[in-house]
Amino acid sequence: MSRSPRFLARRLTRSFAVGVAMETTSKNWRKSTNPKLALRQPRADQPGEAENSAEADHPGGVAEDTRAIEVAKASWIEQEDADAGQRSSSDDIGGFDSGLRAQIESLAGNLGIDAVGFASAEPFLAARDALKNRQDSGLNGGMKFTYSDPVAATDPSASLPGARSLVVGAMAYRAPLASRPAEAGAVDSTSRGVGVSAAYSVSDAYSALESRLGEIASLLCSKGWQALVTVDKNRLVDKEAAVRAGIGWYGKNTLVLIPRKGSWFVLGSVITDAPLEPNNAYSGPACGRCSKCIEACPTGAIVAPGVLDASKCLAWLLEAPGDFPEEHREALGNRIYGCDDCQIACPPNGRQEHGGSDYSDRLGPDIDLAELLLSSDEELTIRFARWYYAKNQPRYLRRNALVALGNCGDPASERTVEALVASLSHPSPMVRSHAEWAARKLGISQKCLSTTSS
Ligand code: B12
Ligand code: SF4
Ligand code: SF4
Repeated sequence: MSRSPRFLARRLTRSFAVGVAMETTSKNWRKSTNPKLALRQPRADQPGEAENSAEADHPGGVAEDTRAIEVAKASWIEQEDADAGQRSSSDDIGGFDSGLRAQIESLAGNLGIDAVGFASAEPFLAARDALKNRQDSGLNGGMKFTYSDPVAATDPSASLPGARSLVVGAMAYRAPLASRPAEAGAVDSTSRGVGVSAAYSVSDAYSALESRLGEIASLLCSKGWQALVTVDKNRLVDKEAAVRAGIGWYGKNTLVLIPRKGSWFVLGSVITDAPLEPNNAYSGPACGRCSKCIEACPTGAIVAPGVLDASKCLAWLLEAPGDFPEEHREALGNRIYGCDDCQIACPPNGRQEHGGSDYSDRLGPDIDLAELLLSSDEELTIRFARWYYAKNQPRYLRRNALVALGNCGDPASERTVEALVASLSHPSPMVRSHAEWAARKLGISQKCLSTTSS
């Protein structure tokens, strides 16, 4: 969960190049004859989302779907062009193409993908039931994402007809420094007026994984197979694919942990019709009797091992539309995007063997809250283009920042007061009411604020 459609639209330029390259190398360029792929439309996510952006995956969207279509289209064309003899042969034991699998493993290693696994593309029926049950019991807290179409999200062939295999990849991101309380969302004197974003949002591991999986998709296409890259989209339950591919296990915090490496990873897949031998699911040591993540969650959102109540999860509440729930405002601390507590508490994460790549486009994790609140909407839209927040409206960033400021601002700071004064006259009633809450929390009187504004 994390990226906005605007950011994805920028990335489309690069993504498109994959499709174009394939088109030009294809001897007989023809239009796709696969109506299902050609007619795929973006889905709307949270209500009202499409009004701003026409997007809406988690975080996918138009750009993402277009990319997927381009990759799939190119591969479809390749498939049309390839007669049976041109395809890589699947004459190994069990009909699997072990040569191609080995090539993919080697390419993944060369590309720096941190873990790779193979799974069958059979529907994920247990996850489908879980999605429906969560929805029925309200544990999805109004989220759409994979919940908007549980059948499609759990059936790879709904995205790529004829899908047989998944190549699942994991890409590490840099873990937060546990020595820095601000990064754990804890508020103390060192984090006064400073907001914090979760580790995964600081750099863009999603794009890194997506482009590397794109290389694997290109390899598959060059052998005459169809291939479609999906990273953090509504079209596939990524954790379930990773677990089936033997990459790791479901932790009690609901995240996938990789043996000896922990959970500071993002996940994605290439869906393909190539016959690749699947891995066995991981069967080594898992969480055992540990339950540190459940104890560490500031809102009690992990209601049973492996079960999250999203209506209590700070990571979702920061993305969700509407007011930030009063009962969870204090627990929010100085977070303004994402939450890492259930990962920071996790012992395997402390023992990780990797440092995580530090991709070039760092954003945060420390964010000056007054500066954010005094920025224009245009500035916020550009600066936080990669983040996913309700309806892509900067007023939701302001809402989050105001709750954080109420929790960690310095009432004696002129900048804090200035930011509150500006927010109290904001056109959005939601921003104004959160500014009032923050001022009350900091013990700054309305009188003081009105004196400052005059
Ligand atoms: C919706 C969503 C969210 C929601 C809800 C998360 C949730 N746990 O339900 C919100 C917005 C809260 C969220 C938050 C975060 N997310 Co998110 N999110 C997703 C998304 C889009 C869909 C998840 C989904 O559909 N899951 C399917 C449901 C059914 O899975 P489930 O609820 O976990 O149910 C399974 C378990 O219960 C398990 N199970 C069943 N019985 C039992 C019993 C036991 C004992 C156990 C242990 C498990 C278990 O089986 C069920 C499925 O069959 C995925 C991307 C994608 N397309 O998959 C990213 C994804 C899961 N998110 C990711 C990340 C990084 C995060 C955050 C860490 C970000 C942050 N720092 O703020 C937090 C972590 C919060 C948390 N503890 O989960 C990564 C996880 C990577 C990993 N290593 O696992 C994903 C995969 C994105 C990606 N492509 O990398 N996310
Ligand atoms: S992300 Fe934060 S609020 Fe959500 S389950 Fe983990 S610790 Fe709890
Ligand atoms: S904190 Fe313990 S129980 Fe929770 S995911 Fe990590 S190892 Fe599993």
